[in-house]
Order: sequence, then C-alpha cells, then structure tokens
Amino acid sequence: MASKRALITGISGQDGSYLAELLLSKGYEVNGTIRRSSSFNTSRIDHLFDKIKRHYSDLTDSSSLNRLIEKIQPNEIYNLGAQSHVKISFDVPEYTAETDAVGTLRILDAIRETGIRTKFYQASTSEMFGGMPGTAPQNENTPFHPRSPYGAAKLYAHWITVNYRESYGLFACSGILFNHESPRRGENFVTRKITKSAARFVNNLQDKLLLGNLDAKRDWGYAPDYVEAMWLMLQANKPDDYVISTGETHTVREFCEKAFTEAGVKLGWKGKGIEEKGYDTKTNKIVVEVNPGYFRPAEVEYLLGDPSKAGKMLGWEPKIRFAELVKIMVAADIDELKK
Ligand code: NAP
Ligand code: G4F
Repeated sequence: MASKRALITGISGQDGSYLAELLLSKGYEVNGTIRRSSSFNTSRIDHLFDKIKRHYSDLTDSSSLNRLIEKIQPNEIYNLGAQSHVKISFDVPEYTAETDAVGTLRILDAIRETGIRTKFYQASTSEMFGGMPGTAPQNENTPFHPRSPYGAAKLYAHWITVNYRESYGLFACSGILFNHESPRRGENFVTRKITKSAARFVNNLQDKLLLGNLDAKRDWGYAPDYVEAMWLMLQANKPDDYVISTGETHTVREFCEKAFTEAGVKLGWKGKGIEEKGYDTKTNKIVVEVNPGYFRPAEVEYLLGDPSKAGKMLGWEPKIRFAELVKIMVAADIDELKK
C-alpha cells in the first residue's frame, strides 16, 4: 500500500519524469497527466510504464482536471504542465496563457470546489523577474518584470497560487526555479541544443551550430536536484514560496565553450554582434554562428538566483553545478550517438 498519492501534471516532461522517479523511490503512488498526441510523447517516462498511473488530461480542459482530482484524491499535486518555451510563447501567447496561467487557476479551483485536502506545488520561474538591470542576485523579494508571454502567464499563476493560499488557506507553494537542465532537457532549449551539437560535431554528423544571443546569462542547475526542492517545499510545516538556483551564472557563450571542450574541441571566438563566430582553434573551422532568427522580441539578459531561503528553511542545496552539469549532458549525448 502506497504511503501517499501524488498527481503530477506534465509528467512526460523533463521535470515530471525526474519527480516521478523521486516520488516512487519514496513509496508514493504516482499519477500523471499526459496529452493526446499523434505521435508518441512519453519517451521520458516509458521506463516507468508499469510503476505509474497515466491519465489523459489537458490544462485547458477543466472537466478532465476536476474528474481526475476527485477520482485520485491526491495528497500532493505538482503542477508542472506548461507550454514552457519562452520564444515560442511569442508565437502562441493565447495558448500559453490558457495553459500556464488559467490552467493553474483551473487546478486551484478544482481543489477548492471539491474540498479535497491536498498540498499544491506550482512550477514558477525566474522568467518572472525578467533579469532587469540592478536586480541580481534575484531572491523572493525581487520585483517581478516578465519579458515574454510565458513570463507574464507564469506570473499570473504565481499570484493566483499565493491568492488561493491567502484566501482559502490552501497548502500551496510557488517554487521560483531558475533554469535547470539534464540529458532529458528538450532539444530546443539552448543547453541541450549545444550539447547535442557538440556530440554530433565530433562525430562528423553536424557542421555548424546556429545560436541567438550569446551574451545572455543564466543560473543553470541540474533538474534532479530541483525536483527534490519541489518535494521538500510540500513537506515543510507551512506553505511558502522559494527561489531555487545555484547562485552561479554563465553566458550562453561560456556554456558553448565548456560543452565543446568536454567533447574535445577548443573553441575560439572572433567578430562582434551578429558577425561573431566560434571556431575550432585546431582546424580554424567555423563551428558556431549567430542567427538573428533565434533572437527574442524582448530578452532576459541576466539571471542569477539567491537560494539562501531554501537553504535555511528546507535544508536544500544544489549538488551539481555548472561544470559538472555540462559534463553530464555532453557525455549523455555522446553515449546516445553510440546507441
Ligand atoms: P517540459 O519538459 O517542457 O515539460 C512540460 C510538460 O507539460 C510536458 O509533459 C508537456 O506535455 C506538458 N504540457 C504542455 N502543454 C500542456 C497542456 N496544455 N496540458 C497539460 N500538459 C501540458 O518542461 P520542464 O522543463 O519539465 O518544466 C516543468 C515545469 O517547470 C514547467 O511548468 C516549466 O514552465 C517550469 N519551469 C521550468 C524550468 C526549467 O528550467 N526547466 C525553470 C522554471 C520553471 P508533452 O510532453 O506532451 O509536451
Ligand atoms: O534555453 P532557453 O530557451 O531557456 P529560457 O528562455 O531561459 O527558459 C527556460 O528557463 C526558464 C527559467 O528561467 C523556464 F521558466 C523556461 O520554461 C525554460 O525552461 O534560453 C536561454 C537563453 C536565452 O537568453 C536565449 O535567448 O539562451 C538564449 N539562446 C541563444 N541561442 C537561445 C539560443 N535559446 C534557445 N532556445 N535557442 C537558441 O538557439
């Protein structure tokens, strides 16, 4: 008999898959929502097939959410489902708001309506800060200034989570997580795009890597560490909001350099702005070019989180930092090519 029942929206995503593994290891019954898709979209959780319960649902569909919450009666709900790509949110702003903002309200209201006693975790993001000049390191008291439809939708979700906690006494937490990555990261996020390209480059499968803003700085952590923080928030005595980050920041350019070094290629740089190029210092071959097609209408330039509250109140700290993270991701992508 499982000790607790959990419901994870977005269980097929990077974080959903790691969180499912963590909760299973703690003896939970793990339920997760998946979306109908014309092709298979469960590769990250296929290895858990007989251990978890999967349910078709969508954050844009209130009735499916109400039904599931009523049926499962979860002790803990982790709302990880989202249209999570910042640049794509400029192309599908309304869908992003429906899923990421109103979707969160739909769950909170289903909890209120059914009167089920459950704890709620909201997957909030450092994108809500917008990386405005003079605000780093960002902590729980830093003013919000979202710079994308994604950031704005997530900010609504954050505040509605806080509002339902204050209005109805729900045990609801908002985890303000900075970028976290892994070998399971979606291939159109910059870190995975780089590590996959580095692996392909040294195997003569790819010539060039086209990137957008090389100067953007991110506080990159390791996804398995971050799902542990989500769980810890729901085990605390009282609900609260926490910044989760490593406290270290690096440019996209540095991530590239490190990833190619791990793959055995030392990169040099020449040119400025959209003319900047990264080259293999051994062969002089151009490896990285800037393509303005990857620029965003508004950019978040500088993220650096201060996770000291989570350290003090939850005893959480990151185990894997930048250098090791890049190493893990490049090694996994090289291994993947060998298969
Ligand atoms: P991800 O890999 O993109 O996973 C997102 C999950 O949401 C997938 O399972 C996806 O299903 C599902 N989903 C998408 N649209 C949905 C909808 N309309 N209804 C229900 N489910 C839907 O994202 P992640 O990196 O694991 O991130 C998890 C959560 O944390 C997201 O809410 C993200 O915005 C937030 N977050 C992430 C980071 C980060 O750096 N990773 C940082 C801060 C906050 P499919 O597999 O079918 O697409
Ligand atoms: O990897 P990214 O797409 O991640 P971004 O925009 O920071 O968002 C991720 O982290 C957020 C937490 O802060 C999450 F909430 C969100 O769901 C997502 O997981 O881009 C990182 C940086 C940006 O500044 C972007 O402009 O890399 C820059 N970049 C440069 N070239 C690129 C590329 N990003 C992508 N995706 N692709 C490029 O070719």
